[in-house]
Amino acid sequence: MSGRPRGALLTVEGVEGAGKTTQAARLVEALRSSGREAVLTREPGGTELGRDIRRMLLALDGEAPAPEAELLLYLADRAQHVRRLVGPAIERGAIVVADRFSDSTIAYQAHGRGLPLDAVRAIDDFARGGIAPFLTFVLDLEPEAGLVRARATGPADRLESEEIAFHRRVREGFRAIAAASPGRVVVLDASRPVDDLAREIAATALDRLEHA
Ligand code: Z5A
Repeated sequence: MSGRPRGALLTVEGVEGAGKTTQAARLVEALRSSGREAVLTREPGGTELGRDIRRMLLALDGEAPAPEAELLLYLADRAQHVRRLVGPAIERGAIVVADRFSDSTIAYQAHGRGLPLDAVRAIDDFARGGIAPFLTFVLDLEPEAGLVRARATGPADRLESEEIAFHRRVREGFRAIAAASPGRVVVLDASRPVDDLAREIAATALDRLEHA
């Protein structure tokens, strides 16, 4: 490789408790072991402003946001994240691994909440400002199993408290995204053991980056 390495955004997506945080951290370890600069981040909450937005979005007390307001808050978080952290890191040649990104907005706000898909896509495009994932891992799991895992780690937040039908629509949303973008999205059975998944994710990411 000559000159500056090429940066990229990799994303880890899926329903609550699917193992995104666990696998995003493992992927960053693997990338660093291969000698690349890797940055671990998440949405919502990858920046200081984003952490304030995250608290507003997930708190159970206070006024629940209308679906349209909720969408705009997630996208305010993304607009800041992309311009202050993700974009500059890619620009300097780092691999950014994000625990959730735009596919979550399509799955939760369009498929889950029922907001119009075209409008959600258009506002997300504006928020992303041209930054898009190079490769995405969707950890696919029965929502019931994911919620059991998530609740073992702490009290439910606003979205985890939604009815199970909402989480099923979100899962189907991720599957529809994967079916529409088979070159970018790799779907993995998230009920597999952590180490097994981590090995496959690292091998796939390193291979795709090598051949980009
Ligand atoms: N949201 C949205 O609506 N629109 C948007 O645009 C965006 C987000 C960006 C917060 O996200 C909320 O934001 C989310 C969607 C919404 N909904 N909620 N709630 P979040 O990512 O912070 O929240 P989360 O999905 O609930 O994260 P989580 O509970 O931390 O789940 P996870 O990251 O997928 O799993 P984990 O923390 O890696 O693992 C959970 C537990 O399972 C833990 O004890 C692990 O040790 C265990 N685990 C992990 N992998 C395995 C395997 N393979 N086997 C067995 N056990 C495992």
